[in-house]
Amino acid sequence: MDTPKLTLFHYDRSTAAQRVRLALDEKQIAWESVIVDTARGDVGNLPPNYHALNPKGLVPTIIHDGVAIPESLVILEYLEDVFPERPLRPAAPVERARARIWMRKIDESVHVASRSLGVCIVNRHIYKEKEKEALSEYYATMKDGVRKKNDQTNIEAGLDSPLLPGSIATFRKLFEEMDETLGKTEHLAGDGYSMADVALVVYVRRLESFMMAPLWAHLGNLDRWYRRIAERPAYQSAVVSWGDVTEAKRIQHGTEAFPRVAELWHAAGGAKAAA
Ligand SMILES: N[C@@H](CCC(=O)N[C@@H](CS)C(=O)NCC(=O)O)C(=O)O
Repeated sequence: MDTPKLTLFHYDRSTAAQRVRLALDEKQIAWESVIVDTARGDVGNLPPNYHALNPKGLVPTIIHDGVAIPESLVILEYLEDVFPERPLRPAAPVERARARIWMRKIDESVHVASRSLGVCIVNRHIYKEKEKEALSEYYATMKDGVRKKNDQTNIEAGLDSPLLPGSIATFRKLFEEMDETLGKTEHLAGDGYSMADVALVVYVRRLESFMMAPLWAHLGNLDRWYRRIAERPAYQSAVVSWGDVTEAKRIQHGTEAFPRVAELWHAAGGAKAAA
């Protein structure tokens, strides 16, 4: 029997797409690529029927066996169910539970915090270069009301956004918790590499792309874990080799933002973090 082919709608630097590509490549599942890159406000890059596949109009989406599945964390679970070979879901129930607890943080707070950081530091500069009409069309197409409202606040206020301190506190708390766990086990759910590592490693790369790495240089367990994963062939093929068309802007605006980001990171030490 022929294995039905799997198509992935994605773009290079999307963290949600990176984790799905990483799972696919770790599990050695063949897939076909369709690029849907709206993240610079180019709504014209959205295929006409895309919202039928992904109600939020975001990436990633997979199509497998004729069915569209959105949401990166749902896709990771689906891949385990359909392709159990080379498992990324831990076998032991307690490690499975731990993996899911790590992954829940993404939908509870981490992904929204990452979007806020991205817009405050880089995307607002990219959006300012766009025609007003194109940008209004982009926001008219955006189905997620919270995302739209947060973007508007973050574009307007930039590094003074009221959402920035909480977003930075979320990452500080996350990275400190990861470091503590990684001092006890090799990986997040236990000693084995799992879907929790696949799901979260992309945010270390994302914050590094904003030139923020000096902030967690002292978190040695986190740093060693990140370097070990970065050496994996699947990480190279699924994350590194796809690159990032906005890399130069991330370096430029991340460097400019660093003093403010560092100030908020250090202030978050005393405050109760948002995640
Ligand atoms: N919860 C969703 C989040 C998806 C998401 O935020 N996708 C972003 C990239 S990481 C996107 O499609 N951005 C397009 C845009 O900003 O226009 C998932 O995990 O799949």
